[in-house]
Amino acid sequence: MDFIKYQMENHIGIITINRPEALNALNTQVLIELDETIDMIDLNETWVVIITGAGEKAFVAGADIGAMSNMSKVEGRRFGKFGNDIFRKLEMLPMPTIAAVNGFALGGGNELAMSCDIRYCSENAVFGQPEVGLGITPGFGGTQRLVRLVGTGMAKEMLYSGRNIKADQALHIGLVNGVTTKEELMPTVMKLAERIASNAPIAVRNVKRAITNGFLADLDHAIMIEQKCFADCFETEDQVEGMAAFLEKRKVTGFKNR
Ligand code: CO8
Repeated sequence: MDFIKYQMENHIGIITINRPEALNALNTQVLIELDETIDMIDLNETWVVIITGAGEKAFVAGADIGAMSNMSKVEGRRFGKFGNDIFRKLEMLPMPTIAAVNGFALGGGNELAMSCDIRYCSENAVFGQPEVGLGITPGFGGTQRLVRLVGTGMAKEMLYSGRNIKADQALHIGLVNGVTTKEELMPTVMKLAERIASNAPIAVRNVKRAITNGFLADLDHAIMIEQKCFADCFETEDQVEGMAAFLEKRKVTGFKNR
């Protein structure tokens, strides 16, 4: 692959968007490779996925403006659907995903970060949906996910004004869970990923499923979804081991994802 790097270690997969000369802007080729990378993820062995950007300046500075500049309406629709399908696939991965935002996260970059479960950023990160200044709307889910993450008032201000915000404000409005120095970003995110990966993988996935499926359901239905996710854990070896370890006052010998 030319524009995506993927590495896997200790059940943690790291996707790096690797087009630093264009601040990791998403053209069709980058999106195709991202799609292929997501398809390649070993669903049994990968317990957390991290996504970040290569280079010093950017997570992803958006969809590629040059590539979009001559698009017709039909091509725009096709490009929007292509990106949306990939971001949705990322969002629906069964294991938790974390965006390590190491710089600009603009337009499609912010939309990519928002398609992950959790976001951490470095102090130099800048977030925004500048599309209206380019004569378009966000096209990879920005109008929908930003509202759900930070509420309608702040989302509308960002989306209508196209104004960027810095890391401290992103933290303030809940767009990211934490801000670190540039150097500390990956160690911090890795530590969180390791902590998540030390828990029973099926239980963690069932939590994700309960949240994802329950979030937009009415509360009665949502509680039923949680009940099923809870009950399903009782047919796993990891539940037997997790509870036995507690009762026997010893450490878990290592969850098996079974
Ligand atoms: N697309 C293409 N190239 C880009 C992009 C981009 N989004 N962002 C940066 N680059 C390129 C620059 O053109 C430049 O290339 P070159 O060296 O060949 O001239 C290189 O990256 C470095 O960029 P700068 O020199 O501009 O770096 P600065 O540090 O001066 O500025 C900024 C950094 C502020 C991030 C600036 O590059 C910028 O404003 N970039 C554009 C940000 C933006 O508007 N992003 C939103 C794009 S629209 C979008 O994402 C819509 C998503 C949904 C699409 C759905 C379609 C249907």
